[in-house]
Amino acid sequence: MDTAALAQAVAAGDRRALARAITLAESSRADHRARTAAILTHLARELPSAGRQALRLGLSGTPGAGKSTLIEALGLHLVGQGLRVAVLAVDPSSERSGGSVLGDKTRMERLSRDPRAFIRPSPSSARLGGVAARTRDAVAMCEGAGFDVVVIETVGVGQSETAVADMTDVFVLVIAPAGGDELQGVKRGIMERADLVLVNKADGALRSQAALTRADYGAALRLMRPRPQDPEGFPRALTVSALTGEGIEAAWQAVTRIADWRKETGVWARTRAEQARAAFRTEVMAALMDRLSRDPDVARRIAALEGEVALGRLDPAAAAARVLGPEGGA
Ligand SMILES: Nc1nc2c(ncn2[C@@H]2O[C@H](COP(=O)(O)OP(=O)(O)OP(=O)(O)O)[C@@H](O)[C@H]2O)c(=O)[nH]1
Ligand SMILES: [Mg+2]
Repeated sequence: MDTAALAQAVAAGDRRALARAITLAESSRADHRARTAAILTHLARELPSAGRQALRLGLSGTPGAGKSTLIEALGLHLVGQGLRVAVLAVDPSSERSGGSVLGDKTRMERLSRDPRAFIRPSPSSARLGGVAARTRDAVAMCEGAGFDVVVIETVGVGQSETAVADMTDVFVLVIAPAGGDELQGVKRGIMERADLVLVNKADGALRSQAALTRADYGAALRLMRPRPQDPEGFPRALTVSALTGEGIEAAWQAVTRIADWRKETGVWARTRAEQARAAFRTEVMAALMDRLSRDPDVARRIAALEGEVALGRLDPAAAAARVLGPEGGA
């Protein structure tokens, strides 16, 4: 299939075409990169008017908190309302190991069988710009394919949660009930990014513990500095059970409350514009780095300087200046 036909098929909502386009976006081959750029350009031109943008929903949280199970439950709820739902996963470990795909598709078996859903496990390797940048492409493709909601799951380790918060409209932190009053190792930085905290597994023997954990998080959220991007009463903590479905509808209502409020107040458009600008700068830097290191001499020099920097013998800024030469002439 040629690129124009593939782009048209993606724009028409064809899931197989979408899967192929995302595969192209994850490839490091120069011709694939060119085709990816052409598809994204086509989709951007056809992009539905602002009011019809997809809701980009980020979901992060401690390992095993039940993110995938929760996405399946929420996804089934949404497709039941006639919405089309895409799910993407970001696995930060894959950036290093080049392997490791979580069993996301098997975790979301029922959802993956629904014709209104599209599920894409983590990319197994990253080309230029890293996993986050390629996920951003995949999000744009899902949006261009007309999905109403694009969910991005990431495990709450490393930089991936910040990266996901930076590319979504609403960011949700999922945690499991904890013993005692410790905030179970959730970093403050990511708490500050959360629009909503969902304490999952509020069922069976864990139900009362979940209520206590929710109260702890609710108190912690109220202590935080108010943010201009939140409607009254947010961020807040809720209990849910991905297993029984209890609280899922309320959680979705909270998400749409935040999204609607942000649209009405202009926060949504402003955030999207900022995100696009930042992504553009990241791409320029990644492309610049790529272009530099394609020259074998420069690549060797970068590798040598990297060694010096790692040993603490050279300051990173000074080393960078040596790669790029004095300002005004390389
Ligand atoms: N009791 C109970 N168990 C749940 C619930 N949601 C998920 N689980 C269980 O928790 C375990 C982890 O669920 P996942 O959905 O894979 O969790 P995850 O956060 O996606 O895990 P990672 O992606 O590996 O970090 C599984 O054994 C689920 O069956 C829930 O609402 N209640
Ligand atoms: Mg998972």
